[in-house]
Amino acid sequence: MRLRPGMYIGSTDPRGMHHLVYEIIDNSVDEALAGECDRIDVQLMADGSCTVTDNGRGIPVDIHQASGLPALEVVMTKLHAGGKFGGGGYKVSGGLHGVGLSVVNALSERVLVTVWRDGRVHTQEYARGAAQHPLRSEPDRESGRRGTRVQFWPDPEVFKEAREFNWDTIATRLRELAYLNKRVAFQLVDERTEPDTQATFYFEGGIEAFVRHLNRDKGAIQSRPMYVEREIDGSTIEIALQYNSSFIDHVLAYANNINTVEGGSHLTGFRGALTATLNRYARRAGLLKEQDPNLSGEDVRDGLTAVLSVKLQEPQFEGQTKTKLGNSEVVGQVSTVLGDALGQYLDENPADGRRIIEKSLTAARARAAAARARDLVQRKSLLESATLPGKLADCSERDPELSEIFIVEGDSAGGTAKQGRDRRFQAILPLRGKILNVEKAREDRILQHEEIRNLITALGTGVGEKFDITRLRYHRVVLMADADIDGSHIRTLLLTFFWRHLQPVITDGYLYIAQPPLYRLQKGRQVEYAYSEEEFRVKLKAMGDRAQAPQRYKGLGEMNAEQLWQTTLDPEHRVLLRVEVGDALAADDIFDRLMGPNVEPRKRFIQTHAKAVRNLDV
Ligand code: 0RA
Repeated sequence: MRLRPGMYIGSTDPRGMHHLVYEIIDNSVDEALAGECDRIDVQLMADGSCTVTDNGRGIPVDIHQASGLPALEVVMTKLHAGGKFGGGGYKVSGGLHGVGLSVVNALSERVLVTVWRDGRVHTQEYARGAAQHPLRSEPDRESGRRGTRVQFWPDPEVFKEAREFNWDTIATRLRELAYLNKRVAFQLVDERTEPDTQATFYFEGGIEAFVRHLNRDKGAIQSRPMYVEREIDGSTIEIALQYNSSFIDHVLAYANNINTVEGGSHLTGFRGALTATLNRYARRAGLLKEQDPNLSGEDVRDGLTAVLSVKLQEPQFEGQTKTKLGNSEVVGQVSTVLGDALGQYLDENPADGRRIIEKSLTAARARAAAARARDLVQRKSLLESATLPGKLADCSERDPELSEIFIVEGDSAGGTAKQGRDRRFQAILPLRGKILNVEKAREDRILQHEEIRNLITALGTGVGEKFDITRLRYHRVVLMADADIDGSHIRTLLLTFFWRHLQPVITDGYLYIAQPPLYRLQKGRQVEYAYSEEEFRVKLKAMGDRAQAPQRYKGLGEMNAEQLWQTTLDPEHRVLLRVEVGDALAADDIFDRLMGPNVEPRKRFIQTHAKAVRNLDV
């Protein structure tokens, strides 16, 4: 495990280090799923360690036959002795990697485990996976206490980058777990601050509260979310859904507390039953006439916010990132549960039912209009170079992997970039003015927007149902805008568009942001550029008194072609930032709040972050 840590926790960067916390928490959550634990505490300690404490049954300490060691020591030191250990242990088990405590132990400089069980306290210390002494047991003065506590110090030999635990990252996961595991209290305490920072996440309503939260600023059109929880053939299926007045489909699917971003059988069952049930209802209620076609899956998902959470005995995770649920039996289970519950909900809430169907009908009409608009874009892109937008200065390279496209704000900067680029592998697409804010517009209007059509055609991927990432013509898509407020706005509009309509360009790592320099410094014939205020101060100081007055660049337009090449285009010298999505949920939320049609949430955001707003850039 120490040789190949990436195999067990994904990576050894800060993200991987946070995985250690999740692995431990997952064990405690398993205990909660077994109905044996209702509180889980996480402490970020002042000395850099992290402690997770639960009030479950405690890890067993009896002697394990095969090894002659206490079960606790086996769990801590043997791979795959985690969740399933101890026979009739858990009903369901989560954990992306399912290897749990032994991995955390192997990758920690030090671990302290404490188990309260049967009126005794058991403790053991480990260093880089090895027990430092036999298990110690003594009578417990706090009689009746039960549970497990694991404190660990991530090993600096493994985690070479910054080793600070991030409050927001852990709080976000705990909040999510609290929604997914109703009536379990998750507490987070940060002892590195003075005084301690503290938060508790606890939801009586579980995922129903989650859906209310997701919809809080979106104008829900149902009086309350539809909610169901049901056990069927040993699986627990939990669904909450509520429509809002936006056009965005926001369905979160979980299997054993893992966000299955690649979807899978539970989502298939959900979609099928949603479409079938709403069509059946619409016909029965006379909202769809005999000659009308059925509502499509997309029509009934416009403005839908839903959380789907299934808990299975033996989940099978598939797909590139192991976040696709494979169990085929789940299709029917979810479909039955949703069909029954939604059918009943519509019968009992006919006013809500009518609003949902009317919204879907509007979506169907808009979709027909969008399809016509999309056809135009698509038909063009099929004909390749002949119909590439006139404003695109394409590169001669044909291999996408070697090709780059710079999307440049303004015709004049676009002109400079065309002169300054290396035309063999760099294409330039100038955009005039600001593109449409797609968060506020319907798809048909978006696709009629000329700048957006040019962009899609140049990229080659198509859009909507016909989107195909494998047709992307450039594997570096670089946004290039001025380093001022307007440039920021344009970049944000573009990011919003990519996030909502060409998401894989971001998630597959193709989207970049160019970093033009902020200053040009000169002393005699020596010219230097600075890309940050810090770098500027250092370089200016190094040049000393004989430096000429530095030039502060306000826009790309102030550079000539040669300078633009040297500072921003030349792979040897430029700085590109890759756009990454750490937390898709947070990204959705922030785009919605900052770019969406409702003013109130935006106002609140700005007021809350007013001090930081000068540095704000999405
Ligand atoms: C194996 C069997 C049992 C409980 C546990 C493991 C257990 C593991 C962890 C890890 C963190 N907290 C935990 N709590 C419990 C069941 C033991 C029994 O039947 O009493």
